[in-house]
Amino acid sequence: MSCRLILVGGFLGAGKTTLLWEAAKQLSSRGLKVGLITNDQAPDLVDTSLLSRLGVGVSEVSGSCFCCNFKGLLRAMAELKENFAADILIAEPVGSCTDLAATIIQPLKDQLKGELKISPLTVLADPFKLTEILAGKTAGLHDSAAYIYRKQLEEADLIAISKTDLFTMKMVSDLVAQVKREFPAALVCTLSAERGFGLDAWLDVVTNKTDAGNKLLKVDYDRYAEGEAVLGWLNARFSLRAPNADWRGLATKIIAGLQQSLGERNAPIGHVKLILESGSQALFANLTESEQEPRIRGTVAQSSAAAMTLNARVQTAPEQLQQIVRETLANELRGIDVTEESLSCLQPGRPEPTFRYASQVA
Ligand SMILES: Nc1nc2c(ncn2[C@@H]2O[C@H](COP(=O)(O)OP(=O)(O)OP(=O)(O)O)[C@@H](O)[C@H]2O)c(=O)[nH]1
Ligand SMILES: [Mg+2]
Repeated sequence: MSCRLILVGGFLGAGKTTLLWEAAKQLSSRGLKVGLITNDQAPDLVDTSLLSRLGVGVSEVSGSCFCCNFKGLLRAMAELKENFAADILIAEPVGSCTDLAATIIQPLKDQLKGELKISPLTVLADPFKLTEILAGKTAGLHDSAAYIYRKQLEEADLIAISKTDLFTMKMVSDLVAQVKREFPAALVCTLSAERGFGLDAWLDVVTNKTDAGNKLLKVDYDRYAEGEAVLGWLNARFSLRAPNADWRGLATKIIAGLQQSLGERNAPIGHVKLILESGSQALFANLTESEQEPRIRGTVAQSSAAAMTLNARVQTAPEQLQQIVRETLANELRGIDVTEESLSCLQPGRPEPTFRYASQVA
């Protein structure tokens, strides 16, 4: 039976994983078998831990983006089909990735003819950053990172303005009009995945249409590489022990401490996120530049042990990011027994796609 792939791209922190979570819940309740694919430059991914709590199949492609590890993407798709009988796959590429129509969608069309339906490429856009980018600004990003943001919008088959609950209806409708003017060939929709606004309309498009990867871009790979390389990328996992610890209070202190230290060093935040798990409970904390305030969700009861996964994408050198994270944890977790189980900190390398198709596959 043929399977469907929905790709949800968009810049760091745009709300992709939140949308995957809500979409998977909704589709599962309709009786569909959903498989989710996460992607990152390194292992120990918060998104994978979070989505795994849904009870649907989740496969992680880590170590490089989908376009540079096309075989990894194919393996993940095959695994979800075989092990979970998934008939609908939703994949989230790395937030700093672009050129997906040429490097993922055309190769998939070519190599999996008849086996796979591909939905219109969705690019999620945070309304604050989108407003700035459309005004010709850089949304607090390095010039070359803003270039990636713009390329993501240019190649979208469907631009989905996310987090609309943070804007007034008038602001949303003005933004929609502006996006339609600038990107007349793209479908445009609005979403608040958290509140469920616009979810059914988006699902209607991506579960029915198969018009994907219509826009092949000219991409300056030097600029693209620079836009990724300005980011420090840290993934780490820690074991925490303390008698009767208040985990929510600690997660709040860690995320606030990171926000303060990064602010003091003028290091713009792409996305800092953590998941803290104890037994069957979990809580999540996120920090994005546009939201200003950290967001903490979920609960973990007082207990003596927890596991924490932390991912940070910040415009700073990786060595500095690593130092800030270690110092902040040392400051905020006094009295807690902390074991660093793993830590990788890197600067993303130049994107070298496995395939890059210059023309559209029918
Ligand atoms: N207000 C509001 N916040 C949202 C919504 N969707 C996501 N967020 C918040 O935006 C932040 C980032 O969400 P994610 O879903 O992790 O974003 P992402 O695009 O997957 O991030 P990366 O994987 O790091 O690129 C989190 O704090 C979410 O709670 C929404 O509909 N409304
Ligand atoms: Mg994500």
